[in-house]
Amino acid sequence: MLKGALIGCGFFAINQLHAWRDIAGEGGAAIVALCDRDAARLAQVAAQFGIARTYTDAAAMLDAEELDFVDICTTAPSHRALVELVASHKLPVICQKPLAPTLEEAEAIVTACEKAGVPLMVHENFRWQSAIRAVRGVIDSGRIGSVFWGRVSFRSAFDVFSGQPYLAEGERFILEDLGVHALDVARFLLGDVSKLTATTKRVNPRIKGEDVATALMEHEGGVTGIMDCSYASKLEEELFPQTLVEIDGTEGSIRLGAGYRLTVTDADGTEYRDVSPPLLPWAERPWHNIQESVLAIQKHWVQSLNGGAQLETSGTDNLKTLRLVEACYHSAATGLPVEPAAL
Ligand code: NAD
Ligand code: 89Y
Repeated sequence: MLKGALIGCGFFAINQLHAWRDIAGEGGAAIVALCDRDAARLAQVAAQFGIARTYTDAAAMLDAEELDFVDICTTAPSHRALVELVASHKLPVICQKPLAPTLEEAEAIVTACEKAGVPLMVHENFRWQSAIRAVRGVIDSGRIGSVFWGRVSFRSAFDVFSGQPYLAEGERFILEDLGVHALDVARFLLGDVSKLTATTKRVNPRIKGEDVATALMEHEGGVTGIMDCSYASKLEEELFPQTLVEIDGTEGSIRLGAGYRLTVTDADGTEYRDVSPPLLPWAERPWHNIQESVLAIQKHWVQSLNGGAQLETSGTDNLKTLRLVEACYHSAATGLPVEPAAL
């Protein structure tokens, strides 16, 4: 069984710790030590998960513990220092999205891990949701022919600020926080992006950053893509945190609609499937699709450390997603198309 430590015991880490406990139950990996600079929070989470070895200082933990990997679940400003620290101990590292506040810092993180020769996985989990994997499965089956158009859409008015107050405080909001997932899903389903144009808007006057963004993308294989996300959309039915997908191919189409309804039309007609995520024993609606994807990505990590899988959401891969985020901000600021590879 692999031994891991987790740094950052805040809002989202609870999901990761539940998933690690499931994975430990299967003999894959266990979290043996916890770190948070907030001693009270650390004690509370350690008690909740029965983890005895705790530290308020990451360096002290890494000096004291015998580990196989480290999972970092702090917010972006702390990522570079923490990943570099873990890499200096020659340990494989998982880091939450967004990998860093700037592309330059993200590149430095990836370089540090490369130089240390340690695997780096970004906890970029939306593409691991079973509904998104189901869409990809249909594309790969060839049933809808050659894909020529797609849309990845996330529209909501869910109050994310009460659980994650820092989201209201940054100059950047939705593209950095949520668009990073939607753009990664667009890459996963439609391919890498050669050029994009984007707009952003702030609708909610109580936050600092943009809460609406739309991107028109030219994907490398010739597909036209749209990514749109909003936390200012008051809809009849609140769909948080569902990502909706539309894909058109030469022989048919795919729609991932509200309520995880998958509609596939091909030469033989239309098929409807319920691709709802399983409700894990520790999961809570409406977060259950995200929670399920946390378990999936962490299982992927263990499989990859054991030599059974190529890391899909590696740091190097994630730089391509972060270039799309950055390209959207550049395009929105200048009104011009941007080639992400040139950033
Ligand atoms: P949070 O502020 O609730 O928790 C972060 C914790 O890290 C805090 O307890 C803080 O004390 C601790 N911390 C910060 N720097 C530290 C350091 N240097 N050493 C030790 N402890 C340190 O944040 P959160 O809402 O849990 O978000 C964490 C990350 O998870 C963010 O990057 C966020 O974007 C991401 N997130 C991802 C998803 C997803 O679906 N992938 C969902 C929500 C949040
Ligand atoms: O931080 C975000 C994420 O990664 O998924 C949803 C979220 O919690 C709020 O936008």
